Amino acid sequence: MKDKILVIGSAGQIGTELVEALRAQFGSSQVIASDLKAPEIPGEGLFEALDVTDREGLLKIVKKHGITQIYLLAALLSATAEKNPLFAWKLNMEGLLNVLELAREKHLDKVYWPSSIAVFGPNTPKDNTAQYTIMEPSTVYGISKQSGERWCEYYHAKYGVDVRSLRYPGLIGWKSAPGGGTTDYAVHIFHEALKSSSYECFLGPDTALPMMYMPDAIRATLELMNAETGRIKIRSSYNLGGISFSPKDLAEEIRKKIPGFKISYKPDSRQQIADTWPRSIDDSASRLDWGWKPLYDLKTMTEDMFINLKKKL
Ligand code: VAH
Repeated sequence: MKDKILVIGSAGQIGTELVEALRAQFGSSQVIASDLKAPEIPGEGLFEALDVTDREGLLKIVKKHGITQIYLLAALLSATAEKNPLFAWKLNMEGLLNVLELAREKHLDKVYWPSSIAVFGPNTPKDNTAQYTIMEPSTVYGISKQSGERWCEYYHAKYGVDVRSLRYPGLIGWKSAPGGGTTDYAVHIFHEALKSSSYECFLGPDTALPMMYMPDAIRATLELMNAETGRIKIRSSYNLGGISFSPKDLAEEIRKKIPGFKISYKPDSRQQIADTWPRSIDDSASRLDWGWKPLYDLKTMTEDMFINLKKKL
């Protein structure tokens, strides 16, 4: 049977780009976008309004379209989740369990669910953080991602569900607006650099974090999902590394494109979140098991961001 994909959370930072990439791979009519409400400007493909915590509503859409794979991206990110902890837990966990249950009941062949470097906490070694190491997340978002990883591993081991996952670093893209993430300073800064050649950063200058340019993250997702099942040895979630940089590093790279760009620093509550996360990630398991290799570095990401944002804005 031909693959039919449902992307849940299609209006988000990753969802926006993943729908496009999946439609390029499977054909537009094979990919259904879904989110809480329909986009103002209807996209080129099919859309279904869906609250992923509504299990009956989800089953109805899966049956209506004959869905074979679900990419579940709907979640509250780190900073937003801290403002609404119990709702964040409900959305992040009930959403995942509803999808895993559908897969257990054989309504689906494959599931993608994103984890995050937010599963690591203040006691985790911060440099070149290993695939297996201390994981004591201190944010609701990180706790939900760590629990989600355990559930994915459980549903694979106990019911044979083909669920696959990546621990995304901070993602930077130009196609969608900055979201409620702690790493989203690295998206917002480009918009402000173009608008006013200055930016007030909510993290301190030396806050190095694991980051990745969105084209690399989308390619990693598709490469993981397209890999032969036998190559996927880790069913919790794979570490995924790209670039590691601080706001100061990024500002210096931006200044090569916008001379005179000024940055000031006013750390807020998101600094406490960032301080619990690694500075860089060891993704050797992804490289070994399914051939992962990032293509963008800080220089080429910055160049590509400006080329595309200038066209868009
Ligand atoms: C966040 N962008 O900041 C997300 C990401 C590693 C961070 O998961 O919450």
